[in-house]
Amino acid sequence: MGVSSNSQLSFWQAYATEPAATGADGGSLEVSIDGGATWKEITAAGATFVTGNYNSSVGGEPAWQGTNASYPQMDQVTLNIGALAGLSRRFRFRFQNDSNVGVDGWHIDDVQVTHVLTPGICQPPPCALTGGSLCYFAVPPCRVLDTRNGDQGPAFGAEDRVVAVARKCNIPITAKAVAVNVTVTQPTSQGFLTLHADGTPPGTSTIDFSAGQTRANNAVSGLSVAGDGTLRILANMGGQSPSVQVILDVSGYFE
Ligand SMILES: [Ca+2]
Repeated sequence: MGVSSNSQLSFWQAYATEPAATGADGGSLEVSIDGGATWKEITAAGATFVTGNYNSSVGGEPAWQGTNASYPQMDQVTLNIGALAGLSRRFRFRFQNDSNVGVDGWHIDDVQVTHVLTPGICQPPPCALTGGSLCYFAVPPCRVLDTRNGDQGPAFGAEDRVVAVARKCNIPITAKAVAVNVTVTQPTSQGFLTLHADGTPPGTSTIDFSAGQTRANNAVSGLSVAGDGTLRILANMGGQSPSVQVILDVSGYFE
């Protein structure tokens, strides 16, 4: 999995092993950062305990041994694993034992890792944006605006409207741009829409339409440099009191 600098790993465990005074039995948590080729005990690799630290060692590794505090109930273990940040991290629970005196063993449940990285495709930023490379993350197609709905209207007149995109449809507030499909319907006159991030709109059209026409087009639009997850839709139309219904679906974002 992809681990971030904010990731924590936690799990619940109950164990009863041959005790420390005589035994060579116990369990440790290990990590591989090279796809499983080599493994390290997790604190040796840089992780730190928040709760549930090891209480002994087995076979040269720090380990849990004897019985946990709540045995036979489980206790939770939590570690900060930000030091292991990167892709393709693997974790394993390693139990070492000798050939005599066996007890109950080791029970593990509810293994969780927080703040994992989502696989994405990194590429140069869309031409509408400047700056370093961004990564593209696909999301299931999802509607963020439909002005035909009473609570998302009214229909556009000739205007440059701010539309909130982030925090809907799996688009995070940290997104820099979005991939969208924009649809126009019921225009009262000919015109065009321009999707853009901020300020003065570029002199280009995202979608053109004539009166009464329903059309759709794909586009990538930057989001506001204010970081509030909004874009703007400029409706440029002729006629008297023009209007057009606008539908916006997202299919991905750049971050
Ligand atoms: Ca033993």
